[in-house]
Amino acid sequence: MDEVTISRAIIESFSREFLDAMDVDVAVAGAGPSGMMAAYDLASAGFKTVVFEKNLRLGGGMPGGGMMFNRIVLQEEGKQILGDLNVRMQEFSDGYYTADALEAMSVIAVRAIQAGTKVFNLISVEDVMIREENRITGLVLNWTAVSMAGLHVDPLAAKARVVIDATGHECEVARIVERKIGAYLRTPTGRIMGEKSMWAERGETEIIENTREVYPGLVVAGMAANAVCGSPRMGAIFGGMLISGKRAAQVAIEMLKDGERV
Ligand code: 48F
Repeated sequence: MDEVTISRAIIESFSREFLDAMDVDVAVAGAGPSGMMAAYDLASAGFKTVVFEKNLRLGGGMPGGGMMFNRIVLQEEGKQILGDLNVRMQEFSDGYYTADALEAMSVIAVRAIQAGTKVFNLISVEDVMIREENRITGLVLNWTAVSMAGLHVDPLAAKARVVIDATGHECEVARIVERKIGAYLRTPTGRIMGEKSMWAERGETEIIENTREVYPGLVVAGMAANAVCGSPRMGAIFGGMLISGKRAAQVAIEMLKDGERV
């Protein structure tokens, strides 16, 4: 057994795929349920899709279920989506279903990766590229360890025809864009409206409308969509996240087909 061969295998295979991820159709920030669901649909439709996740593991808030009780709740539409992926569920009461949070997230992740999505963990999106026609043309990336250690290390950049902000409650990409360009987001105030307190029904309804292009080249999905558009959070019911991920994929595909290219 040759340690140098093992090391070369890791570095070369990673570098090849990382280089390939420098120019993609869609770059997703955040490997939570909405980001991975979007990636699954995009990769399945044949689009070159990459997900950058700042944490060591993917899944975002899903593996934690509700308050660390690692179960999630779904209603009919969410149940349908997970059922199509062969996630097992139990009916709890009329119209409410539960699933094992780890099974659900693992299955979504496996399906997205096997459909062709490349996921790079431990990498944070720390900025975007904006070109003169005022559209997002890519992401600026750095190792999460760099910011954790407070090191002064310059980032690298990757080109994407569409960017999806699926960074959850913090809506980190939209926040960067707002900070850099001011009040030009496609919301009533032009700014991030801010997430509202928990109201599951409204949050789950409004997330569909909120999942859209909020700046040329930038789509928001999942809790980032509700945070940008001023809608409530909904707690450990996850149908809205899955529906939003699928909707984000549709929006991105329409943008790509409309020829919104770099
Ligand atoms: O938070 P997260 O799971 O977002 P989501 O897909 O789902 C929300 C639910 O988990 C839950 C809920 C259900 O009703 O409210 O909260 O909207 O996943 C977001 C992912 O983005 C990563 C973060 O580590 C997490 O895995 N992330 C956040 N900021 C960055 C990032 C960043 N700057 N760069 C890369 N990844």
